[in-house]
Amino acid sequence: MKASVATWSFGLKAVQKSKENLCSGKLSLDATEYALARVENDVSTGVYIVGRGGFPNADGFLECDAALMDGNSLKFGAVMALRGIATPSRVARRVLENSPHSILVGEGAQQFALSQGFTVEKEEDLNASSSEFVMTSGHSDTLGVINLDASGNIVAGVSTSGMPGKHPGRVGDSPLPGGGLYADDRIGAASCTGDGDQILPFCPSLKAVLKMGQGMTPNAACESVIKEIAERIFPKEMFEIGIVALSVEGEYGAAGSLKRWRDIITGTEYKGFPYAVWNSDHCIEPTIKVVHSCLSTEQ
Ligand code: SD4
Repeated sequence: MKASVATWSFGLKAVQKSKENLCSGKLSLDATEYALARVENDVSTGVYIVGRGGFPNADGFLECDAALMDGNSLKFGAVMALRGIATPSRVARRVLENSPHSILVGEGAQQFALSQGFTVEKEEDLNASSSEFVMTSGHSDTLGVINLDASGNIVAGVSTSGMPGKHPGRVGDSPLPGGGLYADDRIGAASCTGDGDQILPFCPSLKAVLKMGQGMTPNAACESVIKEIAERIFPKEMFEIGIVALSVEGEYGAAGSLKRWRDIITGTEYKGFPYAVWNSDHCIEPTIKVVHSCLSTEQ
């Protein structure tokens, strides 16, 4: 059994790339890094998304956050507020494998990237500041990818430029273990997207995985995490969050808090949270699925 899941409709490219690599025998860690990097540095998908072409911060600099978590070793590698690098997920992979640390930020992350042979590029070649694009609710950019390979190893990875116009140095939920991603070969993995400042205290990816561990399906686990958040806060304070999950049995699921979500590249508005999936046993070609809001109140 091999399977792949990604956040957002633009995650389809990542799932297609993952399918290609998993089917040619690549392991989850490679497949996840390659899928993220493909979207980060692809001119057709990279513009206005993650990595090259991401959104600049308040000072006009692109600052990327990316992370990978290996569900077998439980090793974690992340870079945060990294400037000058088109493919931050590739640096996160190096942190996971070649550094004694798990998280590197800012200048230190860039220094590490240089030591690993990455090239620091000019700002104008990297960020989307010339775009007239305006970020709105349900209109977001974080790519989360989960891959399961034939050996049963599950890996989660995330890449984002965070919130457009953010304060320099700001980091959201995306590159945090348990926040934007979590993976455990004994259960499965999850990844989320949305308003990171609000998401992060809820550790939704960890919770979704733990709930699957208690026997919930990925769909039920994702829904339950969002419903618990909604119950804990005032309804009018509910924020944008979408979660995808994959079990080590290859079962996938997702949930979202909003009624409408817009694809950042095509402008397509979905009546629910769009995500991309592929599963070798069901022989499903990589497809975009849409899950209706799991909350009854109008979002
Ligand atoms: C963040 N969670 O940095 C990210 C933003 C995001 O789709 O998911 N955008 O807050």
